[in-house]
Formats: sequence, C-alpha cells, structure tokens
Amino acid sequence: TPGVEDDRTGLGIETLKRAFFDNLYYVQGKLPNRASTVDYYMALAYTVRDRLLQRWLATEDILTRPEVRIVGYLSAEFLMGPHLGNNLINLDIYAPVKQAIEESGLNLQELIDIEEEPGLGNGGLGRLAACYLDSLASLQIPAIGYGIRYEFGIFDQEIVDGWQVEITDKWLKYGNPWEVARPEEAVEIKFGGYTQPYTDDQGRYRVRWVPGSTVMGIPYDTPITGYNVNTVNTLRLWKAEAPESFDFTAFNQGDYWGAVNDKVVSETISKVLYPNDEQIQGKQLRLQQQFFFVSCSLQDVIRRQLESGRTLDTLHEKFSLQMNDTHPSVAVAELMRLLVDEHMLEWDHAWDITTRTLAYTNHTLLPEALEKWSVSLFGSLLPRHLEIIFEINSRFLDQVRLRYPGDEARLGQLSLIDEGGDRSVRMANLACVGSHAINGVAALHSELLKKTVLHDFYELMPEKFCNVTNGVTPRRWLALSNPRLTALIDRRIGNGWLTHLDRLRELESAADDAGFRHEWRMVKRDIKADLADHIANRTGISVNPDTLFDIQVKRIHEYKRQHLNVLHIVTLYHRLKQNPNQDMAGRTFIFGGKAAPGYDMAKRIIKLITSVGDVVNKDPDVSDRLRVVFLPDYNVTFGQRVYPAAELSEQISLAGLEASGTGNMKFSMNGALTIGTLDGANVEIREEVGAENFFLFGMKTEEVTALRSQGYNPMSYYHSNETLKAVIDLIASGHFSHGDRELFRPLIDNLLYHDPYMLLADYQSYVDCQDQVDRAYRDSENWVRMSILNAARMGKFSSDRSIQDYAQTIWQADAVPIEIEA
Ligand code: 26Q
Repeated sequence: TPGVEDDRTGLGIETLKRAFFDNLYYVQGKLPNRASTVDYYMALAYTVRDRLLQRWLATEDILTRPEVRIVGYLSAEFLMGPHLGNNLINLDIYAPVKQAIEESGLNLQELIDIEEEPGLGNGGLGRLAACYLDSLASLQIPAIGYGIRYEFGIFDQEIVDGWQVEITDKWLKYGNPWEVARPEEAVEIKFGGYTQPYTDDQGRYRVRWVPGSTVMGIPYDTPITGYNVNTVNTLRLWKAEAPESFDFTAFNQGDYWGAVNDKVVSETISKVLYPNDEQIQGKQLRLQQQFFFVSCSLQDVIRRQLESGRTLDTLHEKFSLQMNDTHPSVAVAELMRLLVDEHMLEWDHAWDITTRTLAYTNHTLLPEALEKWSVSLFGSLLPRHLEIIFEINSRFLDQVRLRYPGDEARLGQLSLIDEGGDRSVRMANLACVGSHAINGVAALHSELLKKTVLHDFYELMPEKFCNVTNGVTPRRWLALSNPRLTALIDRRIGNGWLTHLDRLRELESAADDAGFRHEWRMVKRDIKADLADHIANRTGISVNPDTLFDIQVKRIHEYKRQHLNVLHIVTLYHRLKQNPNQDMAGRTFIFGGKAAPGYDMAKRIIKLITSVGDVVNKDPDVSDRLRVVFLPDYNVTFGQRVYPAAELSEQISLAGLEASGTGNMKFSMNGALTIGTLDGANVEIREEVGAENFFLFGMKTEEVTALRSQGYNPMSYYHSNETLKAVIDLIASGHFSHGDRELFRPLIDNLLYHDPYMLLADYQSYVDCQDQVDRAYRDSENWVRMSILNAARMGKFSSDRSIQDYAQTIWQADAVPIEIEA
C-alpha cells in the first residue's frame, strides 16, 4: 500500500515508536508497565537491527560472486565497544530514533549507556581490529572479521583499598541482540592424536592425521555497519561446543559423567579471553584457542571459495587474509594442511597459494613478547602441524643456506625452531615465512622492526616489508563520543569531513578566530564538567572542571611508565609543600587502565597511584591545585567519556617500545595536546600537528640504545638530582603508605637498581617539559589555539586512511558498492 511504512524498516517517528513497542512485546515479551531499562534497550536494539538486515543480507549475497574479493581479518581479539550508539550514527538514524524514544517518555542516552560492552580484547590490538572493521565497511570493502566468541571477555576491574580486583565479565547475561547464530555453518576442529603415512591410489606419499578429539565451531555473526553506505559486513566469532557424536559413544558405554565432562572440556576453549597483553605465557589452552579460531575461519574461507564456483588454485585471488599479530599465525600450517592433506594439492602449489593469501602485522618490539610454543606442547596438540612446520622450515633453511653459505648463526636466527634449551616454535618467524607482506603499525616501529627483531628477515626478503600507520575511526571517537565538538565543527566547515578527515584542516583558520576559540573552549569546559560529575559519582572524589585535565588511560605496564607520571605528581606535591604559594595552574591527574592479573609490578603501580591520590587529595595545602584520580574499569565505554574531556594526553613510553599507540590519536582528535616521547605514532602525530603544538621530552631511540650499551646506572641519576632523590625518598619513607616502607619497596628497588624502562634517565626532561605545559596552559588563548590545530591536523590518523593503505599495498581490495532496491 503506498504511503504505509514497513514496521521493520520504516524511519518515520510513528513507525519507529510502533516498531519499538512491538519488539518490546513480541521479542522481549514485556508490556511497558513491567519493562526495565534493559528491556527497553533490547527492544531498541532489535528495532535498529531490523533496519540494517536488508543491507546485511545484500552484502552477504555479493560475497558469493566469484569476482568479489574479500578481506578476512584474523584476530584473537575484537574490542568492539557498545553497538547501539555506533549503529545509530552509521545508519544516520540518531535524530529520528531519539525523537521516537523521547516521545515514548524514555531517555535515549540512558538506553545507550546500559549496553554491556563486548570486551573481547585486551587493549590496543583488539580495539584496532574494531576500528578497522568500521573503516572496511565505511569504505565498502567486503570483509569478514574472524575471531573467538569468548563467553567472558576482559575482566571488570574494581578498586578495593587501592588495589585492583578482577571480576568476571558476564557480558552475555541478558542475551546479545546483535548476534545471529549460524549452526548450519558449523565446522569440526580436531586436536591431538598422531599422524600416519600412507600411499594414495596414485601411489603418492601422503600423511593422514588421526586426531585424539574433536570440537565443533559454531559461528555467531554480528553486523558491522559502514557510515552512510549500504555495506554491512560481518564479524564472525566462533563458539566451541562438543560434537553430538561424543554424547552417543559415551552414553552407549553408560558413561554419562564422561560425556558431560567431554562437553565441558570442549566448551572451555571459547570460555575466556586471556587478560595478558605483551607478556605471554605458553598455556596449552591459549594455543587451543588460537588453532580453534584459525581452523574454523580457514574452513569457512575454503567453503566460500568453493561455493562461489572457484577452485582452490585461485584462493589468493578471492581472499586476502590478514593476521593480527602472531596470534593467528598457525594459519600458515593449517592452510597448508587443508590444501595438501585434505584437498590433495601439491606442496609447492599449496605453498604458493598460502603465502599469496596471508599477510602479517606485527604489533610489538618487546623481545619477551614474541610468541613461542614449546615443540613438545605443540606436537602433542597439533602433531600434523608440527610436521608441516618442520617441512616448511627445512625447505626455507635450504634457501637460506644457498643465499648465505656457511652462516650458521644467521640460520639459527631465521629458523622457525628455537633450538636453545627447551626447543620451541617461533611464531613470528612462521608468520614472516608464510606471508607475502609484513608490516609494522607506525613508521618508527616499521623501521625498528627492520633494524632489530626482524632484521634477518628484512635482509633476506626486503620486498615483503612495509609500514601501515595505525588509525582510529572518527565515527566512534568523534561523532559518537563528542557530539558537541562534532556539531561545532559541522557549523564551521559543513559536513563530509567524517569520511574525509583531511578536511579537518579547514579548521586551521578558525584557530585565529577569537569567537570560534571561545566556542571551542566552552564545549571543552562543558564536557569536563560532565566528566567531573561522573568522577564524583564513581569515586567520591570532587574535581574542579577549571583545572587542567591531564589524562593517562591505557593498560598498566612498566614500559608505558605510568609511574613516571606519578614521579611528576609527587614532584609537584613536594614543591607545593615546600612553597605553598607556588604559582601553578591547577591540575587534575586522571588515570585508568587494567593490569594483567598476574603482573605484580603493574598492580603495585595502581596501588601507588591510589595511595598518592589519597594523600594529595586530602591535603589542604595542595588539594586546591592537585587532584589525583584513578578511575576503575577503564574500557571502551569509559574511553568515549574521557577522550573528549582531556586537555593533556600522556604518551610517555620509553622510546622504542610502544609500537604505535592509538589512544594518542583519539586524544588529539578531541583537541588534547600531547606530552610525549618520540615513540610509536607520537612521531607522526608531532609531524602532523607541528613541533610547536606538541610537548616533546625524553631520550630518542638511539640515545636509549647508546645509554644501554654504555651501561645504564639509574642510581647515578638518583644521587645527582636532588629533587628526584627527595621524591623517591618520600615514596620509600612510607609517606603515601601510612608509614609502611615495604609496600612500594619492590617498585623503588626496581627503579634504583634496574630501571629497565629508564624512568630516572628521562625524569628531569619530563618534569621540565611539564613545567612548559603549565606555562602554556596559563596562556589560555594560545592553548585553545593549539587545541584547535591539534584536532584540525589529525586527518592522517583516521582508520579510513590506514585501511586504504592496506587495501592498496597489501590486499589489492576494492570498494564494492551494494545496491538496494528502494
Ligand atoms: C599472546 C599470547 C598469549 C596470551 C596473550 C597474548 C597477547 C594478547 C594481546 C599478546 C599481546 C596482546 C596485545 C598487544 C597489543 O595490544 N599491542 C598494541 O597494539 C596496538 C595496535 O597496533 C599498538 O598501538 C600498541 O602500541 C601495542 O602495544
């Protein structure tokens, strides 16, 4: 009937209201008088989901066309953050939905805020995967994100008596309206057992894998909307379940307990995300998780290839598979096994397809963070894959010998097997050999990779190496999280910049416009007041929105040097105690971040922050100018509140250790200035915003290397710097720990006797730089000017640019616009 809107797709206000209450009734099974906020949230989520399904199915449909090239992003983590608000932005239905919800007597923000965020990642690497999915869809590039549907994501953090306490993350407790299970596309995954050589009917030598156990991988699909386009890609996450055949055999033998136990063991695989980042332990379950999602995903890719009417010879023409760090790197061996053992391709042919299909992104320079698995563990879990890796290694090392005759040392470095002590498989080496492209995540990082951790690979195959500097999606990190700044920018330069972030440069002239500066300042001030309210509600600490908001939010790690920030705070405290009339701008120091549960030093850094805060915030001599807040449970949702409110972004890792950083970009986009070292993407941020708009301090990577090789002695800094000594002594004396001199001893001793991240060497430079920040902040007109210029010059750090780089240099993937009949 003309003029009548479909209740599942219509966008008229009355239609939206009717659809919303229909979903509340028919899906949630609730009448308005009995409905909770969660019920309303669910009803709204289904209402929004209905409105993207046509585009989702149309996008799925074009994947089956043989000529359409698909990017598969393989990642053990996808730190998506809440979907509802993001989908409202991307579908461009925020305004009508807000009106419909408000006319229904409800508050849209309240419904958006109640969503449990899917925290299926630790930090940077997982969040990067999420930004990349957003940009892939927005650029209309057909793509599938492949990962694990962890039942428990990253733990929730509570702070009890100043210490971190971990709480399990039951994100699925009310159900997940954004996912669709596809049990009909389940696959079988095998583990353990042994291998058996045999001769096939053509008389060829072959190997059969007789597995010890099987689990099923059930795909759960989540739609990934693009911004203002028809493309809706898929995030396909795998859940592990026991195969039914298990029940039958066990039940028939009367072993009920055994059958149930097998089920429990199988389902353990996708139970929980490992909460460690950077520092890794070789746990069997982690390797099972990695193989599980890789094998599920590769089988899925092969099925799609065959269903599109292609043969496996051209797998690399239809698919480009990106490995997010080495976590999915067993894909090299698994793709070889699928092609050679199951699909009967010749080794050389299979190897050619494998290396042309796979590419590898490295995210770390910490040597201890390079993934290794003991050969015995690997062989007991994946006996056939271990054989395949040995075969790949033997052929690879033969080539290396031809190139470098007699160079045994180099051979030892390049080998996929570390022969020292307990033999182990080096996953980065496997990823390098099995990929056609290897990239770092910022210019400096990619250069350092070639010079250090992957140096021998670079000399052997320089053509594989490239850089793709990270980026973040301005849809979530500006439009969604900072609507007021977004509206102000729109008023000045019109719209269109969210998909062409370089156009923010048109704001440069506004930096010289006093009226615009005033508006910019008012927006920032309002958002700071909101954050201040939130801090008061969450922690009971009152903070003054007219002080400088100085923020460090990221995983707690020694190399990120949150404790250097603390040394600065104690320095200011010490100064103010000595000279209470000291002239300085008031500052609010805000920290957030989780420590890996087994990382004692990181947990003690949290305790140090909260303890210094307890003393400083209560001391009337200083608390008008200094406040220290540790905000518990830093996550994507909280990030969306914090970046818009920041004025100073702390990016203070020891140079050469932060691969890129992505929080640095989110801060700067929202008009914060950076105090930082020349590390990771800070280098490029500074290049873009101009040295005069960036607070640089600390040693450069070359200076770090030089100091280390000449023999670093932290104690000499302690003895030669009076303030530093006073600050360290104050912490050691028990001043912040009710007289307890033991509490922070592990931290202090580590700094004085080892200081692996060279805080003491960078201390003075950091404090001097912070003093410059203080002076700059007090020239408030110029500060606002710099703030505007920071935001205006962030175009490079849109993840759209990163994805275009990947698409052109690594994937050869094109946009495929999706047509929808009206
Ligand atoms: C590996 C094996 C076993 C258990 C855990 C892990 C594991 C898990 C997560 C190892 C590392 C991670 C996460 C690393 C990470 O987030 N790296 C960050 O990646 C960002 C995106 O490229 C960069 O911006 C950061 O600089 C980098 O630290």
